[in-house]
Amino acid sequence: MKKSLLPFHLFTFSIFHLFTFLILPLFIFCAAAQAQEANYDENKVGVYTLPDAMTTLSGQKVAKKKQWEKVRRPEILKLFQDNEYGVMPDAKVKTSYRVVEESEDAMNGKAIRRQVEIAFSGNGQERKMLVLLYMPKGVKKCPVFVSPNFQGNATTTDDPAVIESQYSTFGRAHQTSRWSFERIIDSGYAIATFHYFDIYFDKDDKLAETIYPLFGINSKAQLQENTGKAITAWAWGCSRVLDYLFTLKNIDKKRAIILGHSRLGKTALWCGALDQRFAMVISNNSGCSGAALSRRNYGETVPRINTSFPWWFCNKYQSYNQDVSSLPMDQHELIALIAPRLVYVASAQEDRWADPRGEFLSLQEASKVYALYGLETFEGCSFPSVGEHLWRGNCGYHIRTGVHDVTDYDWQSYIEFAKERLGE
Ligand code: GTR
Repeated sequence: MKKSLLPFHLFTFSIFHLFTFLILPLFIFCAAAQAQEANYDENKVGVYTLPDAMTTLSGQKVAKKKQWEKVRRPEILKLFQDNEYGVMPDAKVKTSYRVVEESEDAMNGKAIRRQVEIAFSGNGQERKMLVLLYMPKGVKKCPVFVSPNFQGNATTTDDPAVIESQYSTFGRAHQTSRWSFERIIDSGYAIATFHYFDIYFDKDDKLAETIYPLFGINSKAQLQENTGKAITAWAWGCSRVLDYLFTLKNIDKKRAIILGHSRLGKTALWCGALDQRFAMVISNNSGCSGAALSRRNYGETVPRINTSFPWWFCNKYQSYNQDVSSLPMDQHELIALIAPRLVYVASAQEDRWADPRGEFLSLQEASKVYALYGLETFEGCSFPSVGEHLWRGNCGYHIRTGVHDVTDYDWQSYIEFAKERLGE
């Protein structure tokens, strides 16, 4: 009996055809479908109507700053608490500070380095956060940046004395490019940073290991619709760092600045809205659910972020996935909560996922509230060109070249803006 084997050249031929005409097109189709999920076409952004930051829920036009502060601002704050970021659980935790390491001789003698453990206890549990603080020497009252880091304190610098953060999985000096420590110190500013994992793991299903058990919350089942999750917790952590900093007599209480990048940029805006001790708030490439308008269909969207990162926002936020236009507020109103304090929003040209134009439009809209304080707004300004600084009154914006990142250019811009507006 003859074996009916496929001749070798026919066999290779058919494999080749299978790949070329079936597998490859299928692969290209899937990749294209995935890329299509995000819109990057300005013509397809769609028409949207923003909620008016200057009209109260009862329909009154806000014309005076008193009305803004007493009525409209609290209304907006509550809308964000109830629908997007949530609230911190209401319970007292005990706090204590311990200086773990200190040197008067950091950065070749220019700076004081202090590493402080902040311990929290409640409900029979304890959590610790480790703060790395650099302060310029010889400055009697220095302004201070509070800025959480992504990878652990020891990744921010090549200073060998910096202690690794407890949950860091990255090597020393792994992300120094994001931290212009020398520039900050040379400018007479202090900087405090901590690993955001110390407060809340940036993962789902880790609730029991975050700070929440201190507040009696150990599982997702205990979360209310408006209980805050990661972003609210990180913001809470930033405020606890500020509590500590304000115990130091060489820190200027009138010039505290919060800065965050990306998800931590969302955190910085939210923290700045909640904690009015921050005199300046910086959103570096914060994008969707940060500075960018939610109603613009460009780059990352609310349904997309809620699907990828359900542990960032309160549960209620999910209910807007089908219809973002039903959100009772939009992100320009988050920025407006910072008024009349300084706010700076920065974008990056290649960071289309974060919707740079949406970030600018949001700040422009928010700047209207600054007019109540007699401050200049972005009225009539068009989207600036790349590399241009658009600074009006207490609002600053730039879009730089490059990708989603924090660069020395960004730091330089923030420091210059702060020096001009908060004083040397
Ligand atoms: C992305 C996320 C963005 C942004 C970013 C980051 O994956 O979609 O919203 O927050 O992460 O934090 O780097």
